[in-house]
Amino acid sequence: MIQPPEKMSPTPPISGMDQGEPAEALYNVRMRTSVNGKHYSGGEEILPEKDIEEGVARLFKRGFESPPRNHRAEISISLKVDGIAAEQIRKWELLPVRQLESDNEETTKSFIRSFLALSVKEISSEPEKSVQNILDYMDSFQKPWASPMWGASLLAPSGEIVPTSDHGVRTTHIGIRTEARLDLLTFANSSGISGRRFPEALMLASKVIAQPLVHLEICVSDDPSYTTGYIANKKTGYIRLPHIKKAGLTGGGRIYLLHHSPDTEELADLLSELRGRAFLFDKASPVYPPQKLTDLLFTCEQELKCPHPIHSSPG
Ligand code: PML
Ligand code: MG
Repeated sequence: MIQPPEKMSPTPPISGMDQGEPAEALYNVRMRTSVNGKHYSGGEEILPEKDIEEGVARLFKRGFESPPRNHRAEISISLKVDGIAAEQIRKWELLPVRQLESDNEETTKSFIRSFLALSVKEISSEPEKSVQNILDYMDSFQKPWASPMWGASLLAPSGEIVPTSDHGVRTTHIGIRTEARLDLLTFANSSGISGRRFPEALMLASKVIAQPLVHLEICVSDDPSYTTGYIANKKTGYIRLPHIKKAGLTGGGRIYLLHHSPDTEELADLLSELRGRAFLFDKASPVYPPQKLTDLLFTCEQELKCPHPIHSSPG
């Protein structure tokens, strides 16, 4: 039985891969909806055989209902079901969740700058320059004329782009057990967090951060009405950042800041893990209450000094 967050120890659990493999066969069910050939929405689940039909129906409904009714004639929905070999599945733990208390963009920007200054010095020989390059890159994808990113951009420790495809890197093949999802939703609700974006983003970030080559992830939603983003890192967990952008901006994107500039083989391995390896989460993680900027930075500084990351290598 999972304890409610307030009863949990203030230190996030050190987690790693559970070497045991799920006994039953599992299936990755993915949905993509486009309107007039343009991507509109997507979703995925990892399910046992008995739940596939229900999952397909749920994802179909979500895709079908996402565009406005007057676009129904131009809608195209694809649903794909892939079996996953048991030895291909990584059972993993979600990152613990922290939250910045902020009611304006300035506070959030200031936190991001200070957090990056602390965290980037672990990987960059010119941390100030790297931080500025990362912030400039974040600004560039929030410009009103920025073309929407389909996936994430990879940045080297210097903050320079590591070229991949034009549309960025898509991280897929992520699922959570029903009981863990319900526990997570309970924790989220008790912290005033609702909707499906948070659990989905937490799962995605937990898979991304499990990659040894990824130092941290920053996310700004491209939904003009969703102004909460996050920074995730192995040591500090998933940090929710309200007011990461002004409401109404259509720009958004994800940055995966790499631990070092990868060679061709390392890059290919990373992309294949992110795109193809199935990650299944079977336990909810704690959601800590919001902290003021200076308190949260202090917490992060302590955790960044700690030699052990939250996740060990997926091997
Ligand atoms: C997106 O799906 O557009 C990004 C969602 C970010 C979620 C941040 C949060 O609520 O924790
Ligand atoms: Mg989106």
